[in-house]
Amino acid sequence: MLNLQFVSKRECILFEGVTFHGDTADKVVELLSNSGGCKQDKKCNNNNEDSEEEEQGPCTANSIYIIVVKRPSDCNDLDKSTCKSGIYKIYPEKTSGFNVFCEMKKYGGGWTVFQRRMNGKINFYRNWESYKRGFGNMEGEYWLGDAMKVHQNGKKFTTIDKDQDAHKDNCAIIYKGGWWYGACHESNLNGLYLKGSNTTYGEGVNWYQWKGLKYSLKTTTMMIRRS
Ligand SMILES: [Ca+2]
Repeated sequence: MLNLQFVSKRECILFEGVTFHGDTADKVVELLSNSGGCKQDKKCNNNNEDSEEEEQGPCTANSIYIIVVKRPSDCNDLDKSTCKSGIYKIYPEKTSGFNVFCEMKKYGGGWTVFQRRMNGKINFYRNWESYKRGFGNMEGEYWLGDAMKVHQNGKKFTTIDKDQDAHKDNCAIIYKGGWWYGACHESNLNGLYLKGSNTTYGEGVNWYQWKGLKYSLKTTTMMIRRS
């Protein structure tokens, strides 16, 4: 049986060790969706007027007739040797699929990126609904919707309009972000993009253990991979 890994129409498709790109990949997908086997593939029916048995007989050499389509449930399902870092459609359980940026090279590849800061173009000081929906641009700064479900030391996610932290006030408002705050934070990667040293205390894109709370990181990427 041939094993075909369906990645996405415009990216790459692994087919028994062969990778198709671009238009070719689209054609293969078209073939698959049209045929689902050779019975409906006209190329297979060389003897249309013959018996049913023959119509359903073996396909010609250039047709595909045994197909296993597997959609990636996350970036770790993509083929690391053929798929480059970029935007792919993934199909986690109970979803109809959505696009994400997959990091396929660094740290072993197969990473689903759910947060990225790089230039301050996107405002991260947002409400719960916005974090739930996701925002930004996958090629640039973005937050992948529903990523709050990622657990950070058992803490819940707090936004300006949903206080789930351990502080008497709302840490998201105090520190200008949305985060898994305790009371309040040692990291604040969704804080204000203040680009390096600044005069605020804990309002920037902070990672306390590394650069302290008066230094705002210039680039961050948060990503997750199934173990
Ligand atoms: Ca609170």
